[in-house]
Amino acid sequence: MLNSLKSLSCSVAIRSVTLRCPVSPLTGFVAVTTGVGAPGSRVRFADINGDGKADYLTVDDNGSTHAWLNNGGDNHGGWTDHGQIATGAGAPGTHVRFADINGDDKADYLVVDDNGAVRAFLNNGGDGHGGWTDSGRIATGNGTPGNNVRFADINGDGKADYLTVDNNGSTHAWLNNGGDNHGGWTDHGQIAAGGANAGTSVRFADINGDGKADYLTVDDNGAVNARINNGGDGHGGWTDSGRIATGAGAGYKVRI
Ligand SMILES: [Ca+2]
Ligand SMILES: [Ca+2]
Ligand SMILES: [Ca+2]
Repeated sequence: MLNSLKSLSCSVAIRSVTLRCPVSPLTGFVAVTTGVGAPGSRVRFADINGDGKADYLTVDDNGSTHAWLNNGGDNHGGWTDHGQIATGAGAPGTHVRFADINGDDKADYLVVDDNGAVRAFLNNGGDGHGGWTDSGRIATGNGTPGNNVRFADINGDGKADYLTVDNNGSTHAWLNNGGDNHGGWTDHGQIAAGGANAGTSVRFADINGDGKADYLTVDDNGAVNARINNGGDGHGGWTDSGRIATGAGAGYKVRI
């Protein structure tokens, strides 16, 4: 739990420190520094090189992605500029997600269409470092809008599962057996009932380090509440951990 809380606060601290960094001429950073626009929305965290530490990514409007590898973060080993790791796949950056689909610990490049269909490019190291393997369409979607689709490892087998989160926060999971044409998906049913929190406040991340993603809600003030994953509804339920972070800024800016 301690390590998990550390990593949670770390990702918040990383972001705030990065705002002060004069890492020009990258437009994402410059605009954040000057406070113009909302380029913070382009920032993602995902483990690109499979060392267990989430790396700092910026995704441009055209889906091209730049990575800074996490050596511990500012004042703790810093970051290594890894350059552009992906040129994009013809989809807008808002459709791009990063999640480990094939269970090799490296986050893969996903494009989620408006209808929830997903294309995957498996991470062999990224541009200049081994490239990507086009895995084609790995999920057809079920009609749930792409904005409501999330990826997180619910059952702890190392592969990110396909989740849909309704507007009230209720969540349905399809377990990843390899994806379309590679083992398919298993409908796991509704794994979490909705509640007082809007679906847009729901996040999934492994808070207690057992390999299973937990159900988090981020309040408008950035405070984070957790339900620990014991298997989810019908499979062991959840343990309410209450508030695990008091927050350090607006909730919509929080990345977990
Ligand atoms: Ca890493
Ligand atoms: Ca992977
Ligand atoms: Ca899984």
